[in-house]
Amino acid sequence: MRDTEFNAGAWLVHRHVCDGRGDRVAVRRGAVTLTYAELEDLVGTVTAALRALGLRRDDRVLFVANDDIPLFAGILAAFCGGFVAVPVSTMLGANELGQIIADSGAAVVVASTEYAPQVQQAVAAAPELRHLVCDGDTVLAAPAGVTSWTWAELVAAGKREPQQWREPAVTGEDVWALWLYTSGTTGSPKGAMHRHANIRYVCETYGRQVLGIRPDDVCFSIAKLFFAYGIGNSMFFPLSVGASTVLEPRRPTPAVTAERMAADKPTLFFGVPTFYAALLGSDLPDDTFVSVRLGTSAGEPLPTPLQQNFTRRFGVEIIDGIGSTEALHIFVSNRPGEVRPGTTGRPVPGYDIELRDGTGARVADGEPGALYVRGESIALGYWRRAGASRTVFAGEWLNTGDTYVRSPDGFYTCMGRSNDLLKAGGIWVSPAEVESRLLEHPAVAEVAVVGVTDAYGLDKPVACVVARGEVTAEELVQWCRDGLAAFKRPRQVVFVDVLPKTATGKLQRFRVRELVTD
Ligand code: 3SK
Repeated sequence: MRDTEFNAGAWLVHRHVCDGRGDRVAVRRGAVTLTYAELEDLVGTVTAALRALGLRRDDRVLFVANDDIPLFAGILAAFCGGFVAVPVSTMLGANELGQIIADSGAAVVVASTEYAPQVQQAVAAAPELRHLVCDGDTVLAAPAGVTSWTWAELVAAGKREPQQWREPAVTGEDVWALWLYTSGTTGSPKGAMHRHANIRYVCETYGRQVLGIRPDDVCFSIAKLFFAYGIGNSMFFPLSVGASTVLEPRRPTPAVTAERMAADKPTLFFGVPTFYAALLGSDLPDDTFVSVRLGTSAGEPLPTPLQQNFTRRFGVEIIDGIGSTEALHIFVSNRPGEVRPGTTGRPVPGYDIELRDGTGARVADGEPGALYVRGESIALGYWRRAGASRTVFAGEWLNTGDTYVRSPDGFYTCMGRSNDLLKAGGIWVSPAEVESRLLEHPAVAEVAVVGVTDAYGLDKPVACVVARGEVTAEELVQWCRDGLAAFKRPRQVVFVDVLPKTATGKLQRFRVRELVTD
Protein backbone atom coordinates (compact mmCIF):
# COMPACT_ATOMS: atom_id res chain seq x y z
CA MET A 1 0.00 0.00 0.00
CA ARG A 2 1.32 3.47 -0.87
CA ASP A 3 1.76 5.76 2.10
CA THR A 4 -0.23 9.00 2.30
CA GLU A 5 1.31 12.02 0.58
CA PHE A 6 2.90 14.41 3.05
CA ASN A 7 5.91 16.71 2.97
CA ALA A 8 6.94 18.20 6.33
CA GLY A 9 8.72 21.14 4.65
CA ALA A 10 5.61 22.11 2.69
CA TRP A 11 3.48 21.69 5.80
CA LEU A 12 5.75 23.89 7.93
CA VAL A 13 6.26 26.68 5.38
CA HIS A 14 4.26 26.62 2.13
CA ARG A 15 0.94 25.84 3.85
CA HIS A 16 0.99 29.20 5.66
CA VAL A 17 1.62 31.13 2.46
CA CYS A 18 -1.15 29.21 0.65
CA ASP A 19 -3.52 29.94 3.55
CA GLY A 20 -2.83 33.70 3.50
CA ARG A 21 -0.33 33.93 6.38
CA GLY A 22 2.64 34.86 4.16
CA ASP A 23 3.19 38.24 5.81
CA ARG A 24 3.59 36.85 9.34
CA VAL A 25 7.11 36.78 10.78
CA ALA A 26 8.54 33.26 10.67
CA VAL A 27 12.16 33.77 11.77
CA ARG A 28 14.13 36.43 13.59
CA ARG A 29 17.91 36.42 13.63
CA GLY A 30 19.35 39.61 15.14
CA ALA A 31 18.17 42.51 13.01
CA VAL A 32 17.08 40.16 10.17
CA THR A 33 13.50 38.92 9.98
CA LEU A 34 11.94 36.64 7.39
CA THR A 35 8.20 36.45 6.84
CA TYR A 36 6.66 33.12 5.84
CA ALA A 37 6.57 34.37 2.21
CA GLU A 38 10.27 35.29 2.36
CA LEU A 39 11.14 32.00 4.01
CA GLU A 40 9.18 30.10 1.36
CA ASP A 41 11.10 31.96 -1.34
CA LEU A 42 14.50 31.16 0.22
CA VAL A 43 13.59 27.53 0.90
CA GLY A 44 12.37 27.17 -2.71
CA THR A 45 15.64 28.66 -3.98
CA VAL A 46 17.78 26.32 -1.88
CA THR A 47 15.62 23.33 -2.88
CA ALA A 48 16.23 24.22 -6.54
CA ALA A 49 19.95 24.63 -5.86
CA LEU A 50 20.21 21.20 -4.23
CA ARG A 51 18.42 19.69 -7.22
CA ALA A 52 20.82 21.53 -9.52
CA LEU A 53 23.73 19.91 -7.63
CA GLY A 54 22.35 16.61 -8.84
CA LEU A 55 20.81 15.40 -5.58
CA ARG A 56 18.22 12.62 -5.85
CA ARG A 57 15.47 11.53 -3.46
CA ASP A 58 16.80 10.25 -0.09
CA ASP A 59 20.28 11.77 -0.59
CA ARG A 60 21.67 13.11 2.68
CA VAL A 61 22.47 16.79 3.28
CA LEU A 62 24.56 17.07 6.44
CA PHE A 63 24.91 20.30 8.41
CA VAL A 64 27.67 21.31 10.84
CA ALA A 65 26.42 24.83 11.29
CA ASN A 66 25.37 27.48 13.77
CA ASP A 67 21.72 28.33 14.33
CA ASP A 68 21.27 30.87 11.58
CA ILE A 69 19.17 31.47 8.46
CA PRO A 70 21.20 29.16 6.15
CA LEU A 71 20.91 26.19 8.53
CA PHE A 72 17.20 26.85 9.07
CA ALA A 73 16.41 27.25 5.38
CA GLY A 74 18.77 24.41 4.41
CA ILE A 75 17.05 21.86 6.65
CA LEU A 76 13.63 22.91 5.33
CA ALA A 77 14.92 22.75 1.74
CA ALA A 78 16.15 19.20 2.35
CA PHE A 79 12.64 18.23 3.56
CA CYS A 80 11.02 19.99 0.59
CA GLY A 81 13.32 18.37 -1.95
CA GLY A 82 12.68 14.86 -0.60
CA PHE A 83 16.27 14.67 0.64
CA VAL A 84 17.30 13.81 4.20
CA ALA A 85 18.48 16.59 6.53
CA VAL A 86 21.24 15.47 8.92
CA PRO A 87 22.04 18.30 11.34
CA VAL A 88 24.98 17.21 13.53
CA SER A 89 26.55 18.60 16.65
CA THR A 90 28.93 21.52 16.19
CA MET A 91 30.80 20.34 19.28
CA LEU A 92 32.35 17.28 17.65
CA GLY A 93 36.01 16.90 16.78
CA ALA A 94 37.28 15.87 13.33
CA ASN A 95 37.34 12.14 14.16
CA GLU A 96 33.75 11.83 15.33
CA LEU A 97 32.56 14.14 12.60
CA GLY A 98 34.39 12.08 9.98
CA GLN A 99 32.73 8.89 11.25
CA ILE A 100 29.28 10.46 11.03
CA ILE A 101 29.80 12.02 7.60
CA ALA A 102 31.05 8.68 6.23
CA ASP A 103 28.33 6.64 8.01
CA SER A 104 25.53 8.86 6.72
CA GLY A 105 26.89 8.74 3.15
CA ALA A 106 26.23 12.48 2.89
CA ALA A 107 26.32 13.86 -0.65
CA VAL A 108 26.46 17.46 0.60
CA VAL A 109 27.98 18.94 3.76
CA VAL A 110 27.04 22.48 4.80
CA ALA A 111 29.34 24.03 7.42
CA SER A 112 29.92 27.30 9.23
CA THR A 113 33.34 28.93 8.81
CA GLU A 114 33.97 28.51 12.55
CA TYR A 115 34.07 24.70 12.11
CA ALA A 116 36.23 24.73 8.95
CA PRO A 117 39.30 23.06 10.54
CA GLN A 118 37.45 19.96 11.80
CA VAL A 119 35.08 19.78 8.80
CA GLN A 120 37.91 20.01 6.25
CA GLN A 121 39.75 17.22 8.07
CA ALA A 122 36.57 15.15 8.45
CA VAL A 123 35.54 15.28 4.77
CA ALA A 124 38.92 13.96 3.63
CA ALA A 125 37.58 10.40 3.99
CA ALA A 126 33.96 10.79 2.89
CA PRO A 127 33.57 8.62 -0.23
CA GLU A 128 30.05 9.74 -1.15
CA LEU A 129 30.58 13.47 -0.65
CA ARG A 130 30.13 15.58 -3.79
CA HIS A 131 29.63 19.16 -2.54
CA LEU A 132 30.92 21.18 0.40
CA VAL A 133 29.02 24.38 1.15
CA CYS A 134 30.03 27.15 3.54
CA ASP A 135 27.04 28.91 5.14
CA GLY A 136 29.00 32.20 4.82
CA ASP A 137 31.49 33.53 2.31
CA THR A 138 34.52 31.33 3.06
CA VAL A 139 35.64 28.94 0.33
CA LEU A 140 36.24 25.70 2.24
CA ALA A 141 39.10 23.45 1.13
CA ALA A 142 37.53 20.40 -0.51
CA PRO A 143 39.16 17.06 -1.40
CA ALA A 144 39.56 16.07 -5.05
CA GLY A 145 36.23 15.43 -6.76
CA VAL A 146 34.27 17.58 -4.26
CA THR A 147 33.03 21.06 -5.29
CA SER A 148 33.25 23.90 -2.78
CA TRP A 149 30.48 26.54 -2.69
CA THR A 150 29.79 29.66 -0.68
CA TRP A 151 26.23 30.20 0.48
CA ALA A 152 25.80 33.12 -1.93
CA GLU A 153 26.94 30.96 -4.86
CA LEU A 154 24.49 28.22 -3.87
CA VAL A 155 21.60 30.67 -3.62
CA ALA A 156 22.56 32.25 -6.97
CA ALA A 157 22.58 28.77 -8.55
CA GLY A 158 19.11 28.08 -7.17
CA LYS A 159 17.77 31.36 -8.57
CA ARG A 160 18.80 30.35 -12.08
CA GLU A 161 16.63 27.21 -11.99
CA PRO A 162 13.06 27.03 -13.33
CA GLN A 163 10.00 27.48 -11.08
CA GLN A 164 9.16 23.77 -10.97
CA TRP A 165 12.52 22.98 -9.34
CA ARG A 166 11.50 25.16 -6.39
CA GLU A 167 8.32 23.19 -5.66
CA PRO A 168 8.16 20.72 -2.75
CA ALA A 169 8.54 17.09 -3.78
CA VAL A 170 5.56 14.80 -3.37
CA THR A 171 6.82 12.68 -0.49
CA GLY A 172 4.96 10.28 1.76
CA GLU A 173 4.32 10.20 5.49
CA ASP A 174 6.71 7.27 5.80
CA VAL A 175 9.56 8.77 3.79
CA TRP A 176 12.77 9.69 5.69
CA ALA A 177 13.13 13.40 6.33
CA LEU A 178 15.56 13.76 9.20
CA TRP A 179 18.37 11.71 10.65
CA LEU A 180 19.63 12.68 14.08
CA TYR A 181 22.86 11.18 15.35
CA THR A 182 22.98 10.13 18.98
CA SER A 183 25.40 8.23 21.15
CA GLY A 184 22.18 7.20 22.92
CA THR A 185 22.05 3.97 24.77
CA THR A 186 24.89 2.07 23.13
CA GLY A 187 27.88 4.43 22.91
CA SER A 188 28.96 4.97 19.28
CA PRO A 189 27.03 7.54 17.20
CA LYS A 190 24.02 6.17 15.35
CA GLY A 191 21.61 7.93 13.01
CA ALA A 192 17.99 7.74 14.22
CA MET A 193 15.85 7.94 11.07
CA HIS A 194 12.70 10.06 11.28
CA ARG A 195 9.82 10.16 8.81
CA HIS A 196 8.07 13.27 7.50
CA ALA A 197 5.02 12.26 9.57
CA ASN A 198 7.02 12.17 12.82
CA ILE A 199 7.57 15.91 12.56
CA ARG A 200 3.84 16.64 12.33
CA TYR A 201 3.14 14.20 15.16
CA VAL A 202 5.35 15.96 17.75
CA CYS A 203 3.68 19.27 16.82
CA GLU A 204 0.20 17.84 17.30
CA THR A 205 1.07 16.17 20.62
CA TYR A 206 3.60 18.01 22.80
CA GLY A 207 3.46 21.23 20.74
CA ARG A 208 -0.31 21.70 20.72
CA GLN A 209 -1.45 19.74 23.75
CA VAL A 210 1.26 20.54 26.29
CA LEU A 211 2.76 23.86 25.20
CA GLY A 212 -0.53 25.08 23.77
CA ILE A 213 1.54 26.68 20.99
CA ARG A 214 -0.35 29.45 19.17
CA PRO A 215 0.31 31.86 16.28
CA ASP A 216 1.26 34.80 18.53
CA ASP A 217 4.04 32.80 20.27
CA VAL A 218 7.71 33.67 19.87
CA CYS A 219 10.00 30.70 20.62
CA PHE A 220 13.57 30.86 21.90
CA SER A 221 15.56 27.69 22.66
CA ILE A 222 18.89 27.28 24.42
CA ALA A 223 19.23 23.85 22.78
CA LYS A 224 20.48 24.28 19.21
CA LEU A 225 18.82 23.02 16.03
CA PHE A 226 21.08 19.96 15.80
CA PHE A 227 19.46 18.51 18.95
CA ALA A 228 16.07 16.82 18.71
CA TYR A 229 14.94 19.05 21.58
CA GLY A 230 16.24 22.16 19.77
CA ILE A 231 14.79 21.48 16.31
CA GLY A 232 11.38 20.83 17.82
CA ASN A 233 11.52 24.00 19.91
CA SER A 234 13.01 26.33 17.31
CA MET A 235 11.55 24.98 14.08
CA PHE A 236 8.74 22.42 14.27
CA PHE A 237 6.52 23.91 16.99
CA PRO A 238 6.57 27.57 15.91
CA LEU A 239 6.25 26.83 12.18
CA SER A 240 3.47 24.30 12.79
CA VAL A 241 1.10 27.12 13.80
CA GLY A 242 2.50 30.10 11.89
CA ALA A 243 4.28 31.49 14.98
CA SER A 244 7.80 33.04 15.11
CA THR A 245 11.16 31.63 16.13
CA VAL A 246 14.29 33.39 17.31
CA LEU A 247 17.68 32.07 16.13
CA GLU A 248 20.91 32.77 18.01
CA PRO A 249 24.17 31.51 16.47
CA ARG A 250 26.31 32.25 19.53
CA ARG A 251 26.99 29.86 22.39
CA PRO A 252 24.22 30.33 24.93
CA THR A 253 25.20 32.32 28.02
CA PRO A 254 23.04 34.28 30.47
CA ALA A 255 24.22 37.57 28.84
CA VAL A 256 23.32 36.36 25.31
CA THR A 257 19.94 35.19 26.63
CA ALA A 258 19.26 38.58 28.21
CA GLU A 259 20.05 40.26 24.87
CA ARG A 260 17.57 38.04 23.02
CA MET A 261 14.92 38.52 25.70
CA ALA A 262 15.18 42.32 25.45
CA ALA A 263 15.26 42.42 21.65
CA ASP A 264 12.84 39.64 20.64
CA LYS A 265 10.52 39.24 23.64
CA PRO A 266 10.05 35.45 23.43
CA THR A 267 6.90 34.01 24.97
CA LEU A 268 8.20 30.41 25.18
CA PHE A 269 11.66 29.72 26.59
CA PHE A 270 13.20 26.26 26.17
CA GLY A 271 16.06 25.46 28.56
CA VAL A 272 17.93 22.64 30.25
CA PRO A 273 18.66 22.25 33.98
CA THR A 274 22.34 23.30 33.81
CA PHE A 275 21.35 26.46 31.95
CA TYR A 276 18.60 27.29 34.42
CA ALA A 277 21.27 26.90 37.14
CA ALA A 278 23.58 29.29 35.24
CA LEU A 279 20.74 31.83 34.90
CA LEU A 280 20.06 31.60 38.63
CA GLY A 281 23.76 32.07 39.37
CA SER A 282 23.93 35.17 37.13
CA ASP A 283 23.18 38.78 38.06
CA LEU A 284 20.49 39.19 35.37
CA PRO A 285 17.66 41.50 36.51
CA ASP A 286 14.65 39.64 37.90
CA ASP A 287 12.42 41.00 35.12
CA THR A 288 14.61 39.56 32.32
CA PHE A 289 11.97 36.94 31.39
CA VAL A 290 8.94 39.21 31.67
CA SER A 291 7.73 38.36 28.13
CA VAL A 292 7.87 34.58 28.74
CA ARG A 293 4.57 32.78 29.42
CA LEU A 294 6.16 29.35 29.96
CA GLY A 295 9.58 27.73 30.33
CA THR A 296 10.37 24.10 29.52
CA SER A 297 13.16 21.83 30.66
CA ALA A 298 14.47 18.50 29.33
CA GLY A 299 17.71 16.61 28.92
CA GLU A 300 17.94 15.50 32.55
CA PRO A 301 15.57 15.74 35.51
CA LEU A 302 15.02 19.28 36.78
CA PRO A 303 15.88 19.43 40.49
CA THR A 304 13.06 20.85 42.62
CA PRO A 305 15.10 23.68 44.25
CA LEU A 306 16.21 24.87 40.81
CA GLN A 307 12.66 24.85 39.50
CA GLN A 308 11.27 26.66 42.55
CA ASN A 309 14.07 29.23 42.86
CA PHE A 310 13.81 30.08 39.16
CA THR A 311 10.06 30.62 39.32
CA ARG A 312 10.36 32.62 42.54
CA ARG A 313 13.05 34.93 41.15
CA PHE A 314 12.08 35.30 37.48
CA GLY A 315 8.34 34.66 37.72
CA VAL A 316 8.32 31.94 35.01
CA GLU A 317 6.89 28.47 35.52
CA ILE A 318 9.08 25.65 34.14
CA ILE A 319 7.54 22.39 32.98
CA ASP A 320 9.97 19.48 33.08
CA GLY A 321 9.64 16.66 30.57
CA ILE A 322 11.53 13.75 29.05
CA GLY A 323 12.02 13.02 25.41
CA SER A 324 14.63 11.29 23.34
CA THR A 325 16.31 11.63 19.97
CA GLU A 326 14.68 8.32 18.99
CA ALA A 327 11.19 9.60 19.90
CA LEU A 328 11.99 12.97 18.26
CA HIS A 329 10.63 15.00 21.19
CA ILE A 330 9.00 14.95 24.62
CA PHE A 331 6.60 12.12 25.52
CA VAL A 332 6.19 12.54 29.29
CA SER A 333 5.78 16.04 30.69
CA ASN A 334 4.37 18.20 33.40
CA ARG A 335 1.55 20.52 32.33
CA PRO A 336 1.36 24.29 32.71
CA GLY A 337 -0.35 25.13 36.00
CA GLU A 338 -0.17 21.50 37.16
CA VAL A 339 3.53 21.00 37.84
CA ARG A 340 4.45 18.37 40.40
CA PRO A 341 8.03 19.32 41.37
CA GLY A 342 10.58 16.51 41.30
CA THR A 343 8.55 14.52 38.76
CA THR A 344 8.69 14.43 34.97
CA GLY A 345 4.88 14.62 34.87
CA ARG A 346 2.40 12.48 32.93
CA PRO A 347 2.38 10.91 29.46
CA VAL A 348 1.88 13.39 26.64
CA PRO A 349 -1.41 12.61 24.81
CA GLY A 350 -0.56 10.40 21.83
CA TYR A 351 2.05 8.32 23.69
CA ASP A 352 1.69 5.13 25.73
CA ILE A 353 4.13 4.45 28.53
CA GLU A 354 5.05 1.16 30.19
CA LEU A 355 7.46 0.44 33.04
CA ARG A 356 8.87 -3.09 32.76
CA ASP A 357 11.01 -5.37 34.91
CA GLY A 358 13.93 -7.50 33.67
CA THR A 359 11.54 -10.18 32.35
CA GLY A 360 9.53 -7.66 30.33
CA ALA A 361 6.55 -7.77 32.73
CA ARG A 362 4.93 -4.50 33.79
CA VAL A 363 5.84 -3.35 37.29
CA ALA A 364 3.35 -2.15 39.89
CA ASP A 365 2.97 1.55 40.78
CA GLY A 366 5.73 2.58 43.17
CA GLU A 367 8.17 -0.02 41.75
CA PRO A 368 11.05 1.04 39.49
CA GLY A 369 10.96 -0.23 35.93
CA ALA A 370 12.59 0.34 32.54
CA LEU A 371 10.72 3.10 30.69
CA TYR A 372 9.21 2.08 27.34
CA VAL A 373 7.28 4.46 25.11
CA ARG A 374 5.01 3.91 22.11
CA GLY A 375 3.86 6.63 19.72
CA GLU A 376 3.84 7.65 16.08
CA SER A 377 6.98 9.81 16.27
CA ILE A 378 9.33 6.93 17.13
CA ALA A 379 12.21 6.65 14.63
CA LEU A 380 12.24 3.87 12.03
CA GLY A 381 15.49 2.56 13.53
CA TYR A 382 19.19 3.40 13.34
CA TRP A 383 20.81 3.67 9.92
CA ARG A 384 22.94 0.58 9.26
CA ARG A 385 22.81 -0.61 12.89
CA ALA A 386 20.63 -3.71 12.94
CA GLY A 387 21.88 -4.95 16.32
CA ALA A 388 21.40 -1.66 18.17
CA SER A 389 18.05 -1.11 16.41
CA ARG A 390 16.76 -4.50 17.56
CA THR A 391 17.72 -3.74 21.16
CA VAL A 392 16.32 -0.24 21.34
CA PHE A 393 13.28 -0.44 19.01
CA ALA A 394 11.21 -3.29 20.38
CA GLY A 395 8.34 -3.64 17.90
CA GLU A 396 6.14 -0.57 18.34
CA TRP A 397 7.92 0.23 21.59
CA LEU A 398 11.06 2.22 22.26
CA ASN A 399 13.29 1.16 25.15
CA THR A 400 14.47 4.54 26.47
CA GLY A 401 17.19 3.16 28.76
CA ASP A 402 15.80 5.16 31.70
CA THR A 403 14.46 3.74 34.94
CA TYR A 404 11.28 5.37 36.23
CA VAL A 405 8.67 4.90 38.91
CA ARG A 406 4.96 5.75 38.52
CA SER A 407 2.80 7.15 41.34
CA PRO A 408 -0.75 5.77 41.77
CA ASP A 409 -2.12 9.00 40.28
CA GLY A 410 0.02 8.69 37.15
CA PHE A 411 3.06 10.93 37.68
CA TYR A 412 6.45 9.58 36.56
CA THR A 413 9.72 10.13 38.44
CA CYS A 414 13.20 9.40 37.08
CA MET A 415 15.35 6.96 39.04
CA GLY A 416 18.38 7.12 36.72
CA ARG A 417 19.76 5.35 33.71
CA SER A 418 19.25 1.64 33.16
CA ASN A 419 22.88 1.37 31.97
CA ASP A 420 26.11 3.25 32.58
CA LEU A 421 25.63 6.17 30.19
CA LEU A 422 25.47 9.56 31.77
CA LYS A 423 24.42 13.03 30.76
CA ALA A 424 26.52 16.18 31.11
CA GLY A 425 24.63 19.41 30.57
CA GLY A 426 21.78 17.34 29.19
CA ILE A 427 23.87 15.67 26.49
CA TRP A 428 24.70 11.96 26.39
CA VAL A 429 28.22 11.04 27.34
CA SER A 430 29.48 7.51 26.91
CA PRO A 431 31.91 6.66 29.76
CA ALA A 432 33.59 4.17 27.41
CA GLU A 433 34.49 6.94 24.98
CA VAL A 434 36.02 9.18 27.68
CA GLU A 435 37.81 6.18 29.18
CA SER A 436 39.38 5.20 25.87
CA ARG A 437 40.65 8.76 25.36
CA LEU A 438 42.19 8.76 28.85
CA LEU A 439 43.77 5.36 28.27
CA GLU A 440 45.61 6.83 25.28
CA HIS A 441 47.55 9.01 27.75
CA PRO A 442 50.93 7.41 28.56
CA ALA A 443 50.52 8.03 32.31
CA VAL A 444 47.09 6.37 32.61
CA ALA A 445 47.10 2.67 33.50
CA GLU A 446 43.41 2.18 34.28
CA VAL A 447 40.38 4.41 34.37
CA ALA A 448 36.66 4.41 35.04
CA VAL A 449 34.35 7.34 34.29
CA VAL A 450 31.10 7.72 36.21
CA GLY A 451 28.41 10.36 36.62
CA VAL A 452 28.40 12.18 39.94
CA THR A 453 25.63 14.53 40.98
CA ASP A 454 26.44 18.11 42.00
CA ALA A 455 24.72 20.28 44.64
CA TYR A 456 21.73 20.76 42.30
CA GLY A 457 21.45 17.06 41.56
CA LEU A 458 22.89 17.39 38.02
CA ASP A 459 25.24 14.75 36.59
CA LYS A 460 28.91 15.51 35.84
CA PRO A 461 31.50 13.06 34.41
CA VAL A 462 34.21 12.23 36.96
CA ALA A 463 37.27 10.08 36.11
CA CYS A 464 38.78 7.67 38.59
CA VAL A 465 42.36 7.03 37.44
CA VAL A 466 45.13 4.57 38.30
CA ALA A 467 48.29 6.41 37.15
CA ARG A 468 51.49 4.78 36.00
CA GLY A 469 53.57 7.98 35.94
CA GLU A 470 53.58 11.62 36.92
CA VAL A 471 50.45 13.40 35.72
CA THR A 472 48.10 16.02 37.14
CA ALA A 473 44.31 16.17 37.03
CA GLU A 474 44.51 19.39 34.97
CA GLU A 475 46.70 17.69 32.34
CA LEU A 476 44.20 14.85 31.97
CA VAL A 477 41.23 17.21 31.67
CA GLN A 478 43.13 19.14 28.98
CA TRP A 479 43.98 15.82 27.26
CA CYS A 480 40.26 15.08 27.01
CA ARG A 481 39.46 18.60 25.82
CA ASP A 482 42.03 18.15 23.03
CA GLY A 483 40.71 14.77 21.87
CA LEU A 484 36.96 14.91 22.52
CA ALA A 485 34.08 17.35 22.35
CA ALA A 486 34.71 19.62 25.37
CA PHE A 487 31.42 18.75 27.11
CA LYS A 488 32.63 15.14 27.48
CA ARG A 489 35.69 16.08 29.56
CA PRO A 490 35.72 14.92 33.18
CA ARG A 491 34.93 17.77 35.57
CA GLN A 492 37.08 16.09 38.20
CA VAL A 493 39.87 13.48 38.24
CA VAL A 494 40.37 11.30 41.32
CA PHE A 495 43.57 9.25 41.57
CA VAL A 496 43.33 5.79 43.19
CA ASP A 497 45.71 2.84 43.63
CA VAL A 498 43.26 0.23 42.29
CA LEU A 499 39.81 0.26 40.73
CA PRO A 500 37.10 -1.76 42.48
CA LYS A 501 36.43 -5.01 40.59
CA THR A 502 34.58 -8.28 41.07
CA ALA A 503 36.39 -11.59 41.59
CA THR A 504 36.12 -12.14 37.84
CA GLY A 505 37.74 -8.77 37.12
CA LYS A 506 34.57 -6.86 36.12
CA LEU A 507 34.58 -3.20 37.04
CA GLN A 508 32.09 -2.32 39.79
CA ARG A 509 30.85 1.06 38.72
CA PHE A 510 28.64 1.54 41.75
CA ARG A 511 31.75 1.22 43.92
CA VAL A 512 33.66 3.65 41.70
CA ARG A 513 30.79 6.08 42.25
CA GLU A 514 31.10 5.59 46.02
CA LEU A 515 34.87 6.19 45.77
CA VAL A 516 34.56 9.50 43.97
CA THR A 517 31.71 10.85 46.08
CA ASP A 518 33.39 10.08 49.45
O1 3SK B 1 16.64 14.68 26.64
C1 3SK B 1 15.44 14.89 26.43
O2 3SK B 1 14.63 14.86 27.35
C2 3SK B 1 14.95 15.22 25.02
C3 3SK B 1 13.83 15.98 24.88
C4 3SK B 1 13.34 16.26 23.64
C5 3SK B 1 13.96 15.81 22.55
C6 3SK B 1 15.10 15.06 22.67
C7 3SK B 1 15.60 14.76 23.91
C8 3SK B 1 16.85 13.92 23.99
